[in-house]
Amino acid sequence: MIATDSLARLFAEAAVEGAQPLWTMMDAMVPPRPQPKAVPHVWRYEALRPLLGRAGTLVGTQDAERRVLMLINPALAPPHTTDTLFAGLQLILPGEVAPAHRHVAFALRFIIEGDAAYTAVGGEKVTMRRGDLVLTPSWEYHDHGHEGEGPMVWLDGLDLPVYQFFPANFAQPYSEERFPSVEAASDTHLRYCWADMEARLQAEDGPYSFAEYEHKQTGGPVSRVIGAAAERIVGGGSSPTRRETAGIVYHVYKGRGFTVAGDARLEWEKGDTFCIPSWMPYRHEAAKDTYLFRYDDRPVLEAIGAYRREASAS
Ligand code: GTQ
Ligand code: FE2
Repeated sequence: MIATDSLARLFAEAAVEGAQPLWTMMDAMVPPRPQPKAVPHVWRYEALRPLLGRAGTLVGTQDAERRVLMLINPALAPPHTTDTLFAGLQLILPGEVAPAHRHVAFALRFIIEGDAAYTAVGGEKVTMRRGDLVLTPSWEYHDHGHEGEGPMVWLDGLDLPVYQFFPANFAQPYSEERFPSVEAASDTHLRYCWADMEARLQAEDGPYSFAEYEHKQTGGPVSRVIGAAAERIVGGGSSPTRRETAGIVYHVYKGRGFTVAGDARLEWEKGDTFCIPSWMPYRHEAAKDTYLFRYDDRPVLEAIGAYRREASAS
């Protein structure tokens, strides 16, 4: 052994060979608990809606392909709303078409405003109304159009950040602006109406209820990566405090209140979108009757054996 050898010298020589000691960063590499990079955050509809409207005058769907304001976590870069989930607000105006394309990434839409635009998915033309959940499965051609009146705004939920880890996403434009489609059946597996969800939430007694969307064909979650659910909280009521290894995006369909997430207090009202990072204890408190829509990465976590949830004391 060299008399003057030292760890510093070893590290320097190892670095030249593209190697580094694990033992100086064991806790960071194999942490005792999940270490999400995302922080809890609220995106306010009142502030964002006028900006989206201006985007509507400044850029067309032909140029933009999709006119979307991405909701980016303050601690992360696009496309991260959480560590694994993307959220965006999409605007389409009467007469516009957002041209057909397809991609491996899965998308869901939760309709915030308007009631006469459609998404054509793999040949099925799905008309959208406020509160509907509409699915765009992986690799299905989809275009959006608007044949009615007034602007249409929805929340896009995609698994794009997952493909930052697994670079396996492909996208393709379709040869024409619109993929040929016919009106979808009223019970299409691509659309989940708010009225059905609200009835399920109301069927449960008490100040708080939770219901998951079940895929109409598989009976499972809405995709293999993303799951979706809704929650009802009566005014003055609260949810239990819990934490889960899933990251979550919430959208306030109706109501007003706040969510305690770790040390943060997130005030929200109708139209707002907020996120909860993995393993952070959280609890909602409603100031008036509230309905929350949410999506999360639970299905993919379950697929790799990494989903955990617990009621939390704090
Ligand atoms: O509407 O097809 O927010 O492909 C991001 C990617 C929306 C869409 C997004 C997309 C779309
Ligand atoms: Fe798309």
